[in-house]
Amino acid sequence: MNRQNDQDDTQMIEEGECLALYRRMKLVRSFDDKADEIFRMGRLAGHRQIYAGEEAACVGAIHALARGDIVVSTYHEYGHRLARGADPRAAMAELMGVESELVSRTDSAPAIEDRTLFIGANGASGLAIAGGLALALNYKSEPAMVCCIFGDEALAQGAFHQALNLASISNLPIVFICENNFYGMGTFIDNTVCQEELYRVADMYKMPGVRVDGMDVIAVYAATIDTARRAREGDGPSLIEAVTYRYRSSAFSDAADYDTRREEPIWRERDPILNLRARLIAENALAEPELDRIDREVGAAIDDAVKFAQAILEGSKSDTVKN
Ligand SMILES: Cc1ncc(C[n+]2csc(CCOP(=O)(O)OP(=O)(O)O)c2C)c(N)n1
Repeated sequence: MNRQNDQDDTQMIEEGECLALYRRMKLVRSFDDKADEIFRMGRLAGHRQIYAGEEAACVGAIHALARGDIVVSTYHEYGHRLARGADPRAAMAELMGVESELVSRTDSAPAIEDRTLFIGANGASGLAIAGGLALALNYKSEPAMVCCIFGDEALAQGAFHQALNLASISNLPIVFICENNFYGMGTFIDNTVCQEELYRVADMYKMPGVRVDGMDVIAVYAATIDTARRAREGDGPSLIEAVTYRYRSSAFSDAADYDTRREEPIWRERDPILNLRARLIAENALAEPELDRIDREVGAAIDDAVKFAQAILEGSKSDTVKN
């Protein structure tokens, strides 16, 4: 049942949902751009991962989930976290290393910091954690499923193969979402993974594999709806390969000297946010001023998140001086 997903999905989604997808992708991008800016200013310590370009993959997949479903992220967790509905204030405070009292909530209410709905920043172990969680859901006969998101280089990691094997043999309620952007850390995928059509790996583990346009949020959503339903109904795991592109290297620590980026302009033309925007305008679903308003609101929310984290940071410094 492995296939490339080329069905026309535009009919299946309502206007309000398109708006929500647009807003969420814009939030993920703006957060990432702002994090870049403050990292370059030296206000973020340590490692920083980059996500811009891949928003359709996580936003489309996560939009297809139900409230109780669990998202497990490996890398680039801030994109995934915001796609799951985290409050940008809480996310920015955490990224800036600031402790905040803020409990992050999804739009539709559940708190995600309770660690039941979003589990992030796990690297390869995320795949094993996702397998274990799906096993627990099965054991307790809970009606939820797990959505595990990872990059293409995960296919060179043992944890990926162990997780798919466990999921298949135990018929687990899990959807594996591979964001295939053709690059890992320091290298092209061709140098590390022997199968370039990653969805075909599903065959080996006797589960459905689907390749979908990861720059098209609605296509990713449609593919995930199908596979998530399958998982929840007890029909087992699936692998979705979302073909996408990251505009910069995997992280600031990646020198990317292997990377000529000759193909970047072609992918920029397929930008998931600009394309959804153009599509909504062309289909008269939303007018440009309304989309501009969303852009401004998202920009303001991100600025507010930085101010929020900065205020706590300055407060804690003055406390240190006082003490
Ligand atoms: C899930 C997982 N993937 C990959 C690695 C090894 N690794 C650490 S950072 C890095 C770069 C990430 O590459 P990729 O998984 O393709 O994600 P991308 O940054 O391209 O989205 C790699 C390969 C790992 N430890 N765990």
